[in-house]
Amino acid sequence: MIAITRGVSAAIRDCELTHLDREPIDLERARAQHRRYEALLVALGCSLISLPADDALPDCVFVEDTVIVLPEVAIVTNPGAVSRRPEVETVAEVVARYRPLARIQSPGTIDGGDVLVSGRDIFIGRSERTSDDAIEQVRAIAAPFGYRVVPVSLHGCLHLKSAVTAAAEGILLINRQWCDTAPFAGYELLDVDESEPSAANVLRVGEEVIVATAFPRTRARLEARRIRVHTVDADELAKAEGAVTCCSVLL
Ligand code: CIR
Repeated sequence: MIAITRGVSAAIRDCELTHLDREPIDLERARAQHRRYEALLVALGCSLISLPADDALPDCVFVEDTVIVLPEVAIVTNPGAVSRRPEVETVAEVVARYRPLARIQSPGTIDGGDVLVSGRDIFIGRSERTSDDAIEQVRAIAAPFGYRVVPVSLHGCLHLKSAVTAAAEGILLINRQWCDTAPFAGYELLDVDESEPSAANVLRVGEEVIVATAFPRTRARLEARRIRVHTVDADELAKAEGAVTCCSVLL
């Protein structure tokens, strides 16, 4: 597996924020945590392609939002936040070595954080960043390969993957307060601990799962379900509304 990451911009303090108040971000601490995240990906067997940060792009560390990778094709996004649109080309150039590219066209907008791929199901959050137009574009690109595209309504979170991610084959970790559950019929739903609403964002790497250390109770729930868990400190980039899936593209 290849993991693409990108460094933390010196301008991270000017990041986009939707549901959080702005608070100071310690750049060196954010970078140190990010390096440990990269090291964990390597320890879990990934070949790392670590791209340099662009200090003109505050949110460039959150590479997940720039591309949707399927085995057959990679879909370059058109991010919902205008400030983030210049991030995509750098990542697209790398992904183009491994996949044919398709592109979401304006006026459609979509962030990769709104897209959860599970087998032949592509769940897409209808968020402030992701429009129905873009969801239809993804459908047109992916349907010929046999994918089912399922829109999901969100309630009060940034992205679909703030509310739900895949923890294992057929098992989704979810905060039901933040998204509809009906689209996930047929999946086993594992609830986050109610004291940890942001804990649903975990990163599955093969048969292992990366969880932020801030969520010990949800971690215990995963372990009780016999899912192998690794933890990273991610609280500095959490102030920029980022979580563990946001900081990598796996292919
Ligand atoms: C943003 O608001 O776009 C960034 N500050 C955070 C993006 C987090 N990305 C993700 O959840 N996929």
